[in-house]
Amino acid sequence: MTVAACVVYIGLGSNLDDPVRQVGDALLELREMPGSQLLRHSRLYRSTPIGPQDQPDFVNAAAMLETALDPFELLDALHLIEKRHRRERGVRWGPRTLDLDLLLYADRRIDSPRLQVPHPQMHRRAFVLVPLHEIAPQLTVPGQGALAALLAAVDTEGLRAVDEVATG
Ligand code: ROI
Repeated sequence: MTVAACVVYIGLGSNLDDPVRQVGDALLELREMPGSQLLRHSRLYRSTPIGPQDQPDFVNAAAMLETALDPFELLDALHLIEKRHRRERGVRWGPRTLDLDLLLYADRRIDSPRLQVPHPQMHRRAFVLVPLHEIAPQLTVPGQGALAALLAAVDTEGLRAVDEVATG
């Protein structure tokens, strides 16, 4: 069956094994993903860890895709990319080579054991909201409200665009 293409948003994160390269390569892989088109992506941001602090800083970014995949096919495709980056699942909130989170799937709300959309923590996390706002400032998060208002309510202190870091 042909599914009408939907706009979706993906959050990317890495804090192991050259995180800038991990996230850069993942963006290239999203560009190649079957049934999908990468429409836009944010800059890369370096961010202090949320949760356990005894781990390296993260690099985070956000991507906007148009996809004909349904949410679960898309989730499988994201997991395949994570697997190629040798993502080891197991340590909850521990360091990772690559994390790809399906943040938003059109204006859908999905609550299944495998997948919750919008991503249940996204509205509190500056490392998600800042890159997302860069590519979609007008966005509304279903059930949470305007992205700009969510962003205004979080502390963005620990976040710097990677090019700003490089040039001081
Ligand atoms: N903290 C930051 N800054 N960036 C992340 O991508 C990230 N991912 C996580 C936890 C451990 C919650 N903390 C994070 O999964």
